[in-house]
Amino acid sequence: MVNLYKLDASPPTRACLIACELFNVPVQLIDVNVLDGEHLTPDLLKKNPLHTVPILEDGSLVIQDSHAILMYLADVYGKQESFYPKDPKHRALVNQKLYFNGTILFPRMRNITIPLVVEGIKEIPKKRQYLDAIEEAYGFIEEFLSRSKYLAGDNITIADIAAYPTVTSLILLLELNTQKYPKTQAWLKDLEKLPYVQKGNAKGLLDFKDIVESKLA
Ligand SMILES: N[C@@H](CCC(=O)N[C@@H](CS)C(=O)NCC(=O)O)C(=O)O
Repeated sequence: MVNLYKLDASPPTRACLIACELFNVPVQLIDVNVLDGEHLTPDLLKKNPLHTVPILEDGSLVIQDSHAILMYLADVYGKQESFYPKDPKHRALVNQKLYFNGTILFPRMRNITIPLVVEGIKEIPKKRQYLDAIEEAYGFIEEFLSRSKYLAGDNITIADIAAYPTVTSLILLLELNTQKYPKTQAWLKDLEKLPYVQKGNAKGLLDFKDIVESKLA
């Protein structure tokens, strides 16, 4: 049994919840109310000095960062290789999109949510560059999805599982123009239909929406 320290509203947490559903991981879920500072307790800071969720604990092994957690879960519990291919070339393409989520998509969301949730600013930051950065990211996704059905090829991989919760959250901050980004819209609809994606993402996405709306003036 592994422990997953989580906040449902958090997109990286939701990616791990989707993976736990998909890979049937025997998991104990432990809520960490980040908004109340529960992630800053000495015990959790010992597990993760970066004070973020999700955190996965498997015996004495503690993993921070959803992408590292997804890779681990796929390696240990994934029965179908296609979600995280072992072939180095194919795996490199999946890793590339995992880093895309971790270094481009998620930080561009965080630029908007931190001022709202942590700094108490009561409107979507006016800084045009934040919204432009999201719009640009939509363009990147559309381009990827015009080259293959999923982010890293013609099968769903953990890269889609990482990005889906981020994108479903981003579109609550900046609407996705479905005329301009039809492939992205089709990808969203396609993933939404999967029961394990629904189970891992739907409740937390609503929590995210409630938090954002409650912070807006
Ligand atoms: N790259 C990390 C990002 C995790 C992250 O920033 N989590 C947020 C919630 S969405 C958090 O715990 N923030 C609390 C903090 O930074 O103090 C991951 O993928 O796990």
